[in-house]
Amino acid sequence: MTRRIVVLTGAGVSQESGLDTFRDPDGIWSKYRVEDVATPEAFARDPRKVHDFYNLRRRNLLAGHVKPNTAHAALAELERIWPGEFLLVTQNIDDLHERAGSQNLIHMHGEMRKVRCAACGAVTANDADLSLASVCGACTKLGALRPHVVWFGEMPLEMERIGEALAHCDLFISVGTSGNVYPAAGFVAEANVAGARTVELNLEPSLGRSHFAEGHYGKATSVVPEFVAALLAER
Ligand code: BJW
Repeated sequence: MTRRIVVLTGAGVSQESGLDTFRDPDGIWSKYRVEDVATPEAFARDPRKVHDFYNLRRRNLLAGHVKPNTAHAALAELERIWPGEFLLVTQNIDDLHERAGSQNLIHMHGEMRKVRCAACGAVTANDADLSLASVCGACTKLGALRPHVVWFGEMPLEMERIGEALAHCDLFISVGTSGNVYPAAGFVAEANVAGARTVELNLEPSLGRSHFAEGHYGKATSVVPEFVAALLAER
């Protein structure tokens, strides 16, 4: 019997909310080079360029037209109704899962609406553009603030808690992720070791398709609510 669920989401879950994915033909990596905006070396070399990249994305996230969709809503509803344990792990740095009502949620690649101070380590809420003139609200240091996101070569957040949940889950569901980026791409293997049922919900089969026992393909706003409804009906 299924008791403990872990869900992993990626950019595909937010695509129909108006946020670009990364590796689709018109995605973020078709307009920017990873090595210019998503590594610690890029930030050290040209912090202004990296700030501009995240300022633009933050402004877009806060624009009125970006709202959670029925996939975010279905996952929040599943968590609300599910009598067993439920953990949602997202690679996304948007806050659409929170806005839909998800509670037990880990942002393993950080959060766009937070900043981190490289000097004192404080993580604080921030909706304003960042620049070299930004000042840390905690230690007042000038120019030490960076986006609270995980770049390539940096350790994703809360890995211990995620590993613990995967080691004990009965059902692992991966939604809207291409399976390109580790360690998230390896979660299905950890769930398989735990003996979990593994399900992929995606627009098309991901790189890791062969590791999943089941796959359902189509837009997240269709396949996620359908899968959640079927899961609740099975109980
Ligand atoms: C839809 C849809 C719709 C579209 N409905 N679906 C060589 C081999 C193996 C690993 C490595 C290697 N060299 C380096 C590594 C490690 C590296 C890595 O994985 N690199 C690979 C690219 C090879 N990983 C790291 O560095 C990570 N850290 C790490 O490993 O630490 C360990 C360590 C050890 C010791 C010392 C130090 C560290 C960190 C990874 C950080 C990722 N950061 C980014 C950017 C920051 C956040 C941001 O700006 O937003 O995170 S990259 C980007 O990719 C972002 C995403 O979260 C992440 C995943 O992307 P996602 O979500 O899969 O998006 P897409 O676009 O790829 O896919 C979208 C999917 O949705 C597609 O399948 C579509 O079909 C689908 N879709 N519309 C449903 N409507």
